[in-house]
Amino acid sequence: MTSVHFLQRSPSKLTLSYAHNKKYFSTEIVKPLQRLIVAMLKTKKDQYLLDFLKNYFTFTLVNKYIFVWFMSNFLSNLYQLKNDGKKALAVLIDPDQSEESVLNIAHHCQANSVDFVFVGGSLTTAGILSEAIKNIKKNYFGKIYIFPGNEFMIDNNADGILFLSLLSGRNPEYLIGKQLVAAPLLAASNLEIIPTAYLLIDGGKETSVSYISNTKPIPSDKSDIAIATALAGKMLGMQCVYMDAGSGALNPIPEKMISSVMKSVNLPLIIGGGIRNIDTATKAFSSGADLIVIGNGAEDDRSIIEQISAVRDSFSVKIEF
Ligand code: 1GP
Repeated sequence: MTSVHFLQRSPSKLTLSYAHNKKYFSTEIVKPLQRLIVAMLKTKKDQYLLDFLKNYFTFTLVNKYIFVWFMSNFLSNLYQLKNDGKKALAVLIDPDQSEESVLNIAHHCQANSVDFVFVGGSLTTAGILSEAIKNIKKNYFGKIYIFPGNEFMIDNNADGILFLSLLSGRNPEYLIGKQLVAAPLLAASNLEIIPTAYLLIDGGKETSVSYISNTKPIPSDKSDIAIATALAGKMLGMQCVYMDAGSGALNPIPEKMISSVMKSVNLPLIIGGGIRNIDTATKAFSSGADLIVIGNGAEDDRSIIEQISAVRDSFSVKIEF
């Protein structure tokens, strides 16, 4: 049982205090909502405002910690789905393909209620990225997140960015170098930043990420290494884990590795690379993926989006007695 209690106002910040299971907590309210609240304070009584706030927060109990998220936040959406026993699907759109193809894939994403569109690639430039996001928005009305291949892939027209650190590799440029170049630009942007532990897993062939980052993927039979790497990411404060066999992988990430990471690391788990049919999508979801990402499969055959959306929905069916 959660109830919002009161707002404390100080010159520089607003703090929301609330109760959950008879314990009291407080959290600072982020700037965009602050502006909204100030506008509301001018017109409404505080009680109305508190009721309004309840609709904007979601309170999630994970282990002993309470997470407070805004409803529209990427991670809150994933936690909410996880709590409800649901799964999510993202389609990765490569901005380098033709405008017609980008528009068409975006249309299919909208038609099948794809949860998120990821946009990015290893070699994309800022101009091409920007153009692709504009085109995606013409046909897709959900959230668009940048999946960056380099520090130049920042565009305010997206909703957010996966702030990746390639933890499976030992190349400092992809662990922290590119991130620090991007950080001041991101701080000045409106993008939602999602701190993500990014693990490349061997998918049976050398991928663009592996080649360009000059890093080796984690062997697909070494679940213990994947667990240790994801745990280290969690301890460093990263808020979700993306295990990727790489674009166009021959073999998707094995179920055993997905399930062992899911059991050992209590964070939202994103799985991608080589998922291109109902069978591989079902296996990834069943073994513990919260969100799966499809790229090449959707590029080659649009009907894959519909088929895998149906797989996602099949995990959401609740039997009522
Ligand atoms: C790659 O996980 C994505 O980063 C998608 O991979 O293109 O193989 O679906 P595919």
